[in-house]
Amino acid sequence: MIAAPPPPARIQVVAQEFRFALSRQTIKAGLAIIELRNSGQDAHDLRLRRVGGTRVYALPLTQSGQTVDREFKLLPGTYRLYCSVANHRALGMQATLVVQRR
Ligand SMILES: [Cu+2]
Repeated sequence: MIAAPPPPARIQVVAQEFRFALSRQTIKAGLAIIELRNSGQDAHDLRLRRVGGTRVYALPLTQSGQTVDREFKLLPGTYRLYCSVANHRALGMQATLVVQRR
């Protein structure tokens, strides 16, 4: 018998000026559905980069009141999350997500 793959982890990231609020700080490695909800006034996006890694995972520019989600396969590690619009990262739109080994 083949075990069914585990369901994807889910996390919601709410964007406002100028911060991110994560529904959880830690998820399990593997498939993850990341939802970006823009509760602010300006448009925002979301980038994820694993510390020590080079790949940048991107959720697209999202207008006020809109929600987007993307599914990624995440390796274990610590990820820096940030908004790449203008100087939003420096203004505080950054967060940390820990992806744990299963
Ligand atoms: Cu932003």
